[in-house]
Amino acid sequence: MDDPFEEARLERGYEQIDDQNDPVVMVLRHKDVRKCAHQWKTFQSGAKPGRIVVPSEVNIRDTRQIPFEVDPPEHGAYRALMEEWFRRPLLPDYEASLTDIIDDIIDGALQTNNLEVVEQFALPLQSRALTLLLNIPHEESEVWISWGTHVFRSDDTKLDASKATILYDYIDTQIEKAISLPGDDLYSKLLASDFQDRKLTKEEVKGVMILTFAGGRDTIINYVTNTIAYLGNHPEALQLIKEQPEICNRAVEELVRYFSPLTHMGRVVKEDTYVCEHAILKNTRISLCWASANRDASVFEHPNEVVLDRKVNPHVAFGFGTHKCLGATHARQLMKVLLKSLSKKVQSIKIIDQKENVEEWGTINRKVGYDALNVSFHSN
Ligand code: EMZ
Repeated sequence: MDDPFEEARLERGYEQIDDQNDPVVMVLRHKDVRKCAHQWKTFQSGAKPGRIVVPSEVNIRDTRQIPFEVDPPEHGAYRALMEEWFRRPLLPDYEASLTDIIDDIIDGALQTNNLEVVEQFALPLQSRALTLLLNIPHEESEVWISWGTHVFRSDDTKLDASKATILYDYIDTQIEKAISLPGDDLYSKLLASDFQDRKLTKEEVKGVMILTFAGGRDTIINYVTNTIAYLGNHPEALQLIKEQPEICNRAVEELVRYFSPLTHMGRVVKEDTYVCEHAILKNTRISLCWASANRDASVFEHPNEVVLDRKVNPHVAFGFGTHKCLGATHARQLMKVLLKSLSKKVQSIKIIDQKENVEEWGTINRKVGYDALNVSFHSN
């Protein structure tokens, strides 16, 4: 996977793009991305709901995603309510259940000689794993699988309001169910939470749940699909993990750096300022380009190579600073179990056919994953 940002990163450090007539200055260097992520007073997340996402979602939702679209200090107060729950993936039972889910999907994949990875492997894997994070019955994932890979986008449109409505209505229904019959699931846990001497409102719970469904969906799907493609093209990598399973944790970090499943995330500028000596006006947007920062040669030796056991790896694939990904513990466990199970069960992966998913950012095209990837798994 190329690094399409290299030239702009070296020359200027930023790239200007338009997004639905609301321009964005993409910040490209590792140092600047981290610096701007720290400066939350100048570069804010608590703007109009949907505006920090690029492409902007202001036209398809009003609900604020929490804690992602909130600034400190409220951000920290919301996050504190959720931290413990989102660390559950570290519990041994969680890992065991995740292993069962992933082993089962790999066993199924080994039964067919033409597997379409996005729809038949990555999407079910992401959705079934999400039942663990929400702590709800496994069968519920069938509903989410039926929504397809992105909850806000469809094949022909980048922003699909009618599709988004399916998710919002679904979450509203689940919240009502949890109110009438509380259980041990995330909805019930949030509804029972105390926030600044009151209970969270339904709208706040909805905001957390939308983020939980949307934020870790196409990102995980891209990670999983890219991993299968990578191992198919690099049998020696699969071999290395088989021989040295202890490198799995490093391999996860390296692959997520290299793939950077989320290209960037925006911020709204609170006061006139400069980035890379470029004037940025109040109330315009910048984006923190994780994908570019993760290929910055001033930080990563051989940035365009996958070094599976890379020792020093300060990547920003899960974001940086106060807003770093709350779902990262879950995602990392999923990625680790996937590598372990593949290395145990699969000998080789043959790529049959592929259709790349290429994002367009102004004049820059970035491959982020696949729209379709047909492969066959072989156990010997
Ligand atoms: C938002 C975003 C969060 C957004 C960490 O990323 O993910 C995107 O896929 C969604 O469209 O609404 O949740």
